[in-house]
Amino acid sequence: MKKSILVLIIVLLLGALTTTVFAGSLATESGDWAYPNAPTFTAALGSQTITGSLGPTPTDGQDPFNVNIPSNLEVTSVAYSGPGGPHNLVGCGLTGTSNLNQSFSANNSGCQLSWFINTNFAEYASGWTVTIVTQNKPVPTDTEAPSWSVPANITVSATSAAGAVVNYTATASDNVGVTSSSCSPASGSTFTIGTATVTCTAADAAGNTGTASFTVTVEDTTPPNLTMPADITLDPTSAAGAVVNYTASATDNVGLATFGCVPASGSTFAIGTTTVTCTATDVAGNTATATFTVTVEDTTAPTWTVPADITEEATSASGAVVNYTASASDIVGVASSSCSPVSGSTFAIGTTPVTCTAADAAGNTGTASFNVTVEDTTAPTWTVPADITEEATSASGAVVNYTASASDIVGVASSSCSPVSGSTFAIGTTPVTCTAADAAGNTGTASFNVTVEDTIAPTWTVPADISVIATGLSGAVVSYTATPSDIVGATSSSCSPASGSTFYLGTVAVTCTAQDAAGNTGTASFNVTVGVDTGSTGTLSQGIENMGLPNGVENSLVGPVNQADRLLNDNNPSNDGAVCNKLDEFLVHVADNLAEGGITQAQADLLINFAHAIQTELGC
Ligand SMILES: [Ca+2]
Ligand SMILES: [Ca+2]
Ligand SMILES: [Ca+2]
Ligand SMILES: [Ca+2]
Repeated sequence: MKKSILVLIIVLLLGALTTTVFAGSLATESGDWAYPNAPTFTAALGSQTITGSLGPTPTDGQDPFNVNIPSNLEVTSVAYSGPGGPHNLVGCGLTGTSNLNQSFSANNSGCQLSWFINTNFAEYASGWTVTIVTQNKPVPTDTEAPSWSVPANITVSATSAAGAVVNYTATASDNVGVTSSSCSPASGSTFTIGTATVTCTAADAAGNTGTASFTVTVEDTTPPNLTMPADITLDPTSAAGAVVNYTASATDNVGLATFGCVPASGSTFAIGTTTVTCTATDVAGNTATATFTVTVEDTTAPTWTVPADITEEATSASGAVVNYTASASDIVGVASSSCSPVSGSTFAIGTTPVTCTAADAAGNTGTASFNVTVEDTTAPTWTVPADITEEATSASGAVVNYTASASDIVGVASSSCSPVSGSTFAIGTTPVTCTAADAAGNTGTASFNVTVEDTIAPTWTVPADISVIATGLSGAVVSYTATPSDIVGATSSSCSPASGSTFYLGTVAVTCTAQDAAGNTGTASFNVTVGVDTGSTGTLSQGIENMGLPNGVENSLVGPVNQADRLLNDNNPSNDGAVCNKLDEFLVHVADNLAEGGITQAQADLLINFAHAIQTELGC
C-alpha cells in the first residue's frame, strides 16, 4: 500500500502558551497503511520535541493520530481544522467527546493525546491542521525532600590488603525532581577493611535535601593459601636421620600474621616417614594448614674396612692361626656383621678367601673379601749331636752310632745323614752332613764331626819274673817272649835288655816299650834274676879256667874254689861254714893276683862279684 506523508508545520509561540500545529494531508489513495509503518510527525516545541504519529491500526473505521505531550507541559486547548470531523479526541483528560477547540484543565501533562481520523483518507487530501496549545506547568511549592533507596548494610570479603571494591545501588527520588545526588564513598570505591558508613545526599530544585546511609563492612574471611613441596624422600646421613631443608610458603589475600611448619626446615628428620604440618594465620585470624611427608630411608649398604691380603707363616701342619681386623660401618648402623672364616681361625696352608658380610637395619647388605695365604718358608731344622769323639776299636776305626733328627713346623718330607749312623768311621775326623726337606721344598742342613782316635797305648804280654842260675861268670843268657799289642797297631816296640841277652848276676828289670801311630807309648817290665848255684862252685871254677890265666894264677884261684865245692858236696852241712872261709880265701887270692897283675881289674870284678854272690846265697 502506498502512502504519502505531507509537510509538517511547526508553529512556535513565545510566552506562557505554546501552540504546536501538526498540519498535513493524506494521500488520496484508498486503502490503509500497514502497521507499524505509520507516518510520523515531529515538531519542536521550545527545546522540547513533540512527536505525533498515525496510529497503527484502524479502529472502527478510524485511525488514531497520537501526539505525546512532554510532562512539563500541559495542554490547554486542541483545535483541528480540515476535512472530516468532528473527530473524536481522547487522552490528556479528554473524555471521549468529539469536538474542536477543546480546552483542557492544567493537570494533563505528560500525556498522549490522540484523535481519530476516518479511514477514508481521501477526505484529508486537501490538508488538515491540528493545533495544540500548551503552557508550562506551574511550579508548585516543593517542601518534600528527596528520598533514598539504599541497600541494606553490606558485608563483603576483602580482595586485597587494600580492602575491596564495593558496588552498590542507591537511588534518590523526589516528588518533583532530584537535582543532585551523590553517595560517599561512591559505589565502585575501594573500601578498606573494616566498617565504613556510606552517606548519600540528594537535593531537589527547591533546595530540599535528603540523606540516607548504610554501612559497608569489608572483612577478611579467606584463609591463607599454602604452597607445599612435594613429598620428600632421601637417605639418612646418620643414625639420627637427615637434616632436611624444604621450602614451604604461604600467601594471604590480606596479610599473614604467622606462618610456620613443624618440624621446621633444617630439622633432623628421623628415619621413617614424618608428616610436616604447616600452619598459616592471617591478620584476621583465619587459619589454614597443609601437610607433606618427609621419608628418610636407608638405601645405602654398609661398607667394610678389611685388611690387605695377608700372608703368614705356617705354625703347624694344620696351617696357622691368623688374626685380622675387619670392621663394617654404616651411615645408620650395622645390624649384623661377620667374616668367615673368623679371625683367630686356623687357616690351612694355601690361600683361603675371607668373606665379610654386613647388613643394616634396612636390610641393605655390604660385602668385602680378602685372601689369607699361609705358607711354609721355614726350612727343617736338625738336632744333631755335638762333635763325637770315639775310640778306635780297630785299625778300621770305629762303628759310631749317633742320633740326629730333623723337624719342621709343617712336616719333614725327607731327611738323611751321611755317613749314616752305625757306619765305620775311619780314624781321624769325618764330617757328618744331614739334609732334610719339607713339602714346600725348603731344605735344612746340619753337620757335626765324628772323630775316631787312638788314645790307648799298646799293651804288653810279658813273662813273669824270670830267675835263672848263672851259667858263667857273666851270668846267663836269658830268652823270653814279650809281645806288644795295640787296638790299632803298634808301630814300634822293643824290650831291653832284649831277649837272648846275657844277664849278669843279680836282678835286672826288662823294660818293654811299644808305640802306636798315635804316639801312645805302652811299657811293661819284668825282672830277670840271675842267681848262683848254692850247691856247687863249679861255675866259678869253670869261669876262672875260661879266662885263660897263667897256670899259677889260675891255680891259686881255682884251688880255694874247688875246696869250697868239695865242702859243699860232702853231704856234711856242718862244713858249710868252711865254704864261706874258702871263698874268703879265694877273694884274697883275687886281690893278690890283681895286685900282682895276674888278672885285670875286670877279671877281678867278675870273680869278686861271683864269689860274693855265692857267699850271699850261703849266708856267709
Ligand atoms: Ca585472609
Ligand atoms: Ca645403610
Ligand atoms: Ca718347613
Ligand atoms: Ca793304640
